[in-house]
Amino acid sequence: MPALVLLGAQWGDEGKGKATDLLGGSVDYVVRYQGGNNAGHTVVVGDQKYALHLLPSGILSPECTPVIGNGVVIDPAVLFSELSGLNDRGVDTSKLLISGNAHLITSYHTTMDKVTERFLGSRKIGTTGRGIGPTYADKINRVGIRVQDLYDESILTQKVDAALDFKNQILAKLYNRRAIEAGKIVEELLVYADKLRPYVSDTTLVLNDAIDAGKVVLFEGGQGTLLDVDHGTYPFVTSSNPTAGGACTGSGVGPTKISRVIGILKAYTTRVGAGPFPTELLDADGEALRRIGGERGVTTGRDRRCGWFDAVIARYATRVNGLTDFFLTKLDVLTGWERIPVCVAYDIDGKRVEELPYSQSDFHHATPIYEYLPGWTEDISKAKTFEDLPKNARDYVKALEEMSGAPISAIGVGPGRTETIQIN
Ligand code: 2SA
Ligand code: GDP
Ligand code: MG
Repeated sequence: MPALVLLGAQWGDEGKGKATDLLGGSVDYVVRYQGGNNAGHTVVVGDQKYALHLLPSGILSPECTPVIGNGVVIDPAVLFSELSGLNDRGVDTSKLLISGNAHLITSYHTTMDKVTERFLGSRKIGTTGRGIGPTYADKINRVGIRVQDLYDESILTQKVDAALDFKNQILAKLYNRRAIEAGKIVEELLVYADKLRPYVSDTTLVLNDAIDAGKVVLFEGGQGTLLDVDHGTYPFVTSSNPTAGGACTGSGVGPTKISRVIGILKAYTTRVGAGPFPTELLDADGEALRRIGGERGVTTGRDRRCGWFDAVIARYATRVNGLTDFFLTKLDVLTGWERIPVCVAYDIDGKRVEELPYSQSDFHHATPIYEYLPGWTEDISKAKTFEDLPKNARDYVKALEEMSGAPISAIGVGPGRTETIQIN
């Protein structure tokens, strides 16, 4: 198996960090290919809990080389604080590789992110405020600053000038804010040039050489399918491609090298930030899912919106990612409900719709059509095999598998590394 992708099948926070960490021991490289420190990936090892934002979860597996690919946006201050936090806890981070083509998040990107959200008011996206959107916008506008630019001060100055020219005019005219000084930004960035140097490399070459030499590469997605800028609930999305295709563009590894695409799928649904969410629960059940599931943003601390499982979304994730299998997570959180509603289709203006509508207005009008599956009360957190699960839990898993369009190859029954049932 040369390369595999692991990504979120819903709106993120499905448990990708734990799943990546689980596979970390059997792969040689773990690569982040999009997003930045908007991500919050939790890994629990024994009694230790790690919250990773920018670094690939494979950094916790000593035999694995963690890679930040060209598709990622890097806030260097966050990078070094995350690295030193791990070093203080005894984690060796010296193998980290960073693409020289990755774009840098600067202080003006985080400012623009926050200012834009403020001005959008009730139409805001609910971003993490980490500068992600403005940094990708500059990349697409061809005025971004890349890691490699730090190694030529004159080029860096020219690029920062170009990036700030238009922004300063907007800041002054629309927002009545003072201009951002290019010199200050250059100074801010140059602080990181020498610190970054040992990590910077041609990661595309490294990864392709590794695959050619028979090594196994795991691509770890941030956020999730429905937050993808092309395939998600636009405009309520992040500004990158968490879907499987993003692994190729965000790393420079071609699709023919990828033989497995795993969708991480929560046994219910959550979303953080604004945007449509057909199965959202604004009642005591939603509150219970949030409390039992610990559904709180790992980066911003915001409460996550919670709802029942949505099979329409899962089928869509199978389709747009070409999923080979699912890891179903947080099944244990559903213990104790007498019956569990599962959304099997939508009612849109009186019509039954089985597939995710491409039209934004239709999706906003979608109301879930539920089937009710019998629940279970037994504690399942110690289950080691599929047969250890109570019958109703097994039936719930089988029903989800049938509705979602790809086999379920692992089931999470708790946050810890060992609290996982591997199937076949
Ligand atoms: P941004 O900051 O531009 O990427 O925000 C755009 C939308 O993407 C959502 N988004 C996320 N959704 C779920 N989890 C994310 N990571 C953190 C976590 C989130 C947190 O693991 O909990 O701590 O709040 C993540 N990152 C971005 C975001 O909510 C917007 O809807
Ligand atoms: P990610 O962004 O997809 O990596 O997910 P997050 O870390 O943001 O959120 C997932 C949360 O669920 C974390 O607190 C994990 O420790 C936890 N988790 C992962 N898998 C399971 C599971 O099977 N059961 C339970 N109870 N918690 C889990
Ligand atoms: Mg998360």
